[in-house]
Amino acid sequence: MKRSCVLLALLLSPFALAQPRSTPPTVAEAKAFLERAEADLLTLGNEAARAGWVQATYITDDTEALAAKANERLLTKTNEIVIAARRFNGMKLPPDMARKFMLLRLNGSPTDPKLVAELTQVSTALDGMYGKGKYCPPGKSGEDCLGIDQIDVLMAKSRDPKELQDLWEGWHRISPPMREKYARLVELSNQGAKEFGFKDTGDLWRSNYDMTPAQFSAELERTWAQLEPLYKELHAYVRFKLIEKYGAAAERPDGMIPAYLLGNMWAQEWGNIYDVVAPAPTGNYKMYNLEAALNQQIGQVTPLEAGKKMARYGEGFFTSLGFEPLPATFWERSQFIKPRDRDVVCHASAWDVDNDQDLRIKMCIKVNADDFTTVHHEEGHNFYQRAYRKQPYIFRGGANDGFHEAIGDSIALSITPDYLKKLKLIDEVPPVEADIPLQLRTALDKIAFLPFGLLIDKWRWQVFSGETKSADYNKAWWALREKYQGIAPPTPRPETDFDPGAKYHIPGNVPYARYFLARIYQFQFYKAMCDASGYKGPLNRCSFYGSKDAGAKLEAMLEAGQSKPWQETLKAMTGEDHLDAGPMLEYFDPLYKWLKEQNAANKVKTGWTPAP
Ligand code: X8Z
Ligand code: ZN
Repeated sequence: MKRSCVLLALLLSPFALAQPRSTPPTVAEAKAFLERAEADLLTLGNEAARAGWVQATYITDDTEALAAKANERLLTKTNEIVIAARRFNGMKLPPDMARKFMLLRLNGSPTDPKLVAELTQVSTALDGMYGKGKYCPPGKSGEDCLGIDQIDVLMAKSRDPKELQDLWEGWHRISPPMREKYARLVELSNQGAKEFGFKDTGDLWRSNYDMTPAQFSAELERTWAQLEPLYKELHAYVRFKLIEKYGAAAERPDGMIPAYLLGNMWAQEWGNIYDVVAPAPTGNYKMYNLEAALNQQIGQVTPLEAGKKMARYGEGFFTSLGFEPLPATFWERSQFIKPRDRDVVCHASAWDVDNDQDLRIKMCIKVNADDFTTVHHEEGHNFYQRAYRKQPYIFRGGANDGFHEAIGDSIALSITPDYLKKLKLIDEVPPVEADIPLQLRTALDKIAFLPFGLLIDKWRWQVFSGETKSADYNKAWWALREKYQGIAPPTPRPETDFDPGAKYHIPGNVPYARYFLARIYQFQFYKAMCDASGYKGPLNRCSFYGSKDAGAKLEAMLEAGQSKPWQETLKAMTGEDHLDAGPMLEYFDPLYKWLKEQNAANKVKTGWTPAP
């Protein structure tokens, strides 16, 4: 997995690198420079990926040290290259070479070797702390303590507010020890960003989108403003239903929803509480239960076999579009389930260990609806990685990181009743009356996620810019959670806690705006592929399973990697050159109307008033 937060350092002294050269460089020299740089980065990138794989799937002090060292070497070389590349600044170059230099410049870690070593050690340690995190309920220890993969299931299924609150609070105890290390990570990574001409790390991250950082922030605001009214209706409806179910435990005078009642530790996706908020059934149709259907079809097999079967569903979708099956090594080398005897990072990820065909996923798969979507998500990364492997190294990446996150999800939107019936997972395709329930189930995951997807990096940008100091981490975090999501913690959270650290991407230092983008892009891609497949009908019923035309369209986008500005890649795929909430709004339009009617009929007010 390539992270766009790749961190860098320096071997050569700045003095040596700054020495002026007497003759201006030629295009041929620039070309040779790039070839050499790409070869070096490929070698060191692969070494870091291999070390990172072992660290994430077998957390020990030694694997952490080895992974930190491999990252240090990679970052050091990257810094060296970025600095040496300044020689070619201002030259007139062919567009692909100019783009490579532009992409190289979007890197920067401290140039002091001691600091880059510290940076990689702090990052690796934080990653390990999250992976090792466990909640030991009162009276339990050792084997009986709960990892996040187990807590996920309990949070999804429990309907006991006390138990849910307890799990929520228990998991949030993993992160206070991360606080100091996190503050140091911020300092070190900012130092690197500044040395390379960025205001801070947030500014560097926002520079990755073929537009200015300010334009990028404005794009997020623009699309959020389009979608926020739908979120507010959904929030009000869900709150009303939760109060019906839980009474006082769900009701707050400020109109917010308690964070632990939404079926997910971070209240980021709410599909798991569909049963609680489902409309009364009309006619004699009962909504299918995907988890039960999967369990039935997969049958009584070992957890590993079950995990692999889950992954086969994802692969099967891609091959139906005309993609080659995943390589044999994918099946041999992936981590499909949580090993019994060691700590691993359970948070799902996709890897391309040799930047060629050594594709893997790392998951702790359970047979349920969330992981069914997640295997599609992860394999989407793998199919992307394989498709762009013929590009030069610097272009082996998503058109932007939001594209990378959207591929598997755009496929998973095709998991419609028709598709499930084709797979013999359900016997009967629900009638049209089921469209609202189906859309509601999808909206609980897709729409509920949007404010969460937006606020994580809003918090981090504030932290990186210094607007939020380490003494106010939790205060700023909850101010955003309340403002955007309208959710509240069970009790006030003091600064002795560090709640952002209980979400993987904060200790993992993975930028998050990509997931907000992906929620929107995936509907743009999905619509484009539905059109290509010749589908006519309401968008939410479209499945392009088996369409080679949709597959060809997708493949063309994937093969381009990062070789062009993403706007061009998007235009070729969808006809649009910008992030567009239109297809997402079209998909949910019937539900939006229905939610407004429901909220009006129930006299439910939308919105909430967070404490000032
Ligand atoms: O982190 C992920 C993937 C790995 S790239 C499982 N996602 C975000 C999250 O879990 O917070 C996918 C959806 C959002
Ligand atoms: Zn992903």
